[in-house]
Amino acid sequence: MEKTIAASDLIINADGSIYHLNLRPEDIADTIITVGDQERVPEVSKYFDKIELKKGKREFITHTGYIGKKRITVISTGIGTDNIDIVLNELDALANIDFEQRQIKENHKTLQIIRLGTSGSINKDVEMGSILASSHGLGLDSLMHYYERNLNNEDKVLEQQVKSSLQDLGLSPYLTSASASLLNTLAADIPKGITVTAPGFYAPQGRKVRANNKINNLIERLTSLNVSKYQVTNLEMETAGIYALANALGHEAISINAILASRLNFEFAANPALIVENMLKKVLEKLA
Ligand code: R1P
Repeated sequence: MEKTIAASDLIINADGSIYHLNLRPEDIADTIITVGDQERVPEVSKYFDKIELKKGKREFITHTGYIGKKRITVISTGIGTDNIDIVLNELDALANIDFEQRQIKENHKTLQIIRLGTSGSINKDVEMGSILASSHGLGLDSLMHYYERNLNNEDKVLEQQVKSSLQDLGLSPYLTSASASLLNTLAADIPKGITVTAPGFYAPQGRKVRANNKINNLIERLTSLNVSKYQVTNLEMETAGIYALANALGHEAISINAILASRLNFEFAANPALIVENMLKKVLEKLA
């Protein structure tokens, strides 16, 4: 007999929906697009041929519908890997836990999780206005202090290289690769690189406004990281958490980001909405 999951561990609302996402198991598709910004949810679902459901709670807005015959869910995660912890665990519960019995279902369902986000370039070869797919997520936050992953051998080596290089900063970085099959199907023609996920927007991404930063050469440290044949390309706040938890929970994940800033040239795009729109169109065409 499978173990019963406690009411305090997996909170189910009176209407049978999961605590934060406010969704019932039948509300989600197997293909799930995540965006940070709630306002990007209708920007994605406007390309659906039919929308069958709109729900939400807090920053977690969900639309489920169809492009042709393909059922797709788009959900906003809000900002940061603390939110990713909630979204990935609750999506997994919707797919893999029997809410009546409070038990893990016998047959595991693998979700395809596709982040369509925004990010800043920290690599001279990645131009502002371009689109980038994350070959790996490199997390500088603490989410992976709390979960076991099942890393492949290459990821183990790369993670160790990064850990050693950043040891003096007192950071404990974690690294997980994207789903190889999603990279092939959705990002074959998109440049790829290692995306660094930071636990904040300002000093944790090397920005300097008024507070005194403790790490003054953070971007330089990240761009000069030696990670075998891969290059560190961009900075944002969710990808590493998504890749690591998808690994921990047995799902496939890819993160594709519109590059809105060049941190090396100290520039921010004049037309961010257009760059995001181009990314959405490009990826949704492939999904259809
Ligand atoms: C910061 O402005 C937010 O934008 C980026 C960062 O990862 C962070 O969530 O992504 P989204 O545009 O997908 O939210």
